[in-house]
Amino acid sequence: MSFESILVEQRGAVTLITLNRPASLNALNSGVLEELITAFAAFEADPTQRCAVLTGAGEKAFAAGADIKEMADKPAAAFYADDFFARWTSHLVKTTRKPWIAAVNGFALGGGCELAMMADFIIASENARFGQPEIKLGVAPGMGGSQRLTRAVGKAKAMEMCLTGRMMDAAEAERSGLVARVVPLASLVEEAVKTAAEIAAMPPLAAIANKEMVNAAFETGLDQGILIERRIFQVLTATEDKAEGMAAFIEKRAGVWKGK
Ligand code: CO8
Repeated sequence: MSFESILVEQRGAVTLITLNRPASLNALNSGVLEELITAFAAFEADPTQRCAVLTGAGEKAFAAGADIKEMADKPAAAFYADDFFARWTSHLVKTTRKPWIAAVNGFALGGGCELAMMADFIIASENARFGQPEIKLGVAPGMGGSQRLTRAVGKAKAMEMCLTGRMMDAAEAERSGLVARVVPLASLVEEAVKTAAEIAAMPPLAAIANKEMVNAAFETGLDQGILIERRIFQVLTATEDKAEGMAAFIEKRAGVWKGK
């Protein structure tokens, strides 16, 4: 597969996808969207690939937002007709069941912040900066920012960031629960790929199940979420990997996973 706006490589069982429009700070246009949909679909379909990492080319930005130059003259009816922003969530969140990590290097603004928050978790470099500055353009978040940021950092900070466009630095993002971990920029991709490889080495069905359960916490009430958790747990007990995992523990050896 060849792409114009992204780079894709496989590192063992980890697919590394890089947004590759550094001259425009990896701004997200429709070409990037189509290529990401293709790359994520290939990752999801490839049984040798177990976890993905998404990062941005260059040292300055993960993605500085949706491409303002593409949106500037687009008629309102076209935004509605294309339902452009819906496809990010439907393809990268809803149909990607395998885990993936956003490795945020530098600016993650507007759609860039929203894209990072679509990941299962974020690892950020020390120079990372998160923000929803759309209000300054006369619009508002359009790819889930008002909802995912609020769930991640709470109303006070999300409201302040959306109303003022203020950026959050990496230390504040970690303190606020937006990112899992902050690492030096020079080792960001290496650390993210290492973490992804750790996930990739887990029993594959259990990885998907754990992701599904934690995501249920954002979609449901407590009782329903706990029921979903219990039912998924019960399904996992029927897998060959469960039998292998428990036998391996008792026999003091490493498990060998089949994804069955
Ligand atoms: N879109 C297009 N091009 C961009 C973008 C962007 N989002 N961000 C940066 N660029 C381009 C610049 O135009 C510039 O290009 P050129 O060299 O051709 O002039 C190049 O990238 C480098 O950028 P700067 O010179 O501005 O770099 P600085 O270091 O001076 O500033 C900033 C970096 C602070 C990140 C600055 O570029 C900036 O503020 N960018 C825009 C950030 C932004 O507003 N993002 C939100 C966009 S809107 C969005 O994502 C959600 C849309 C939802 C709308 C829903 C409608 C229905």
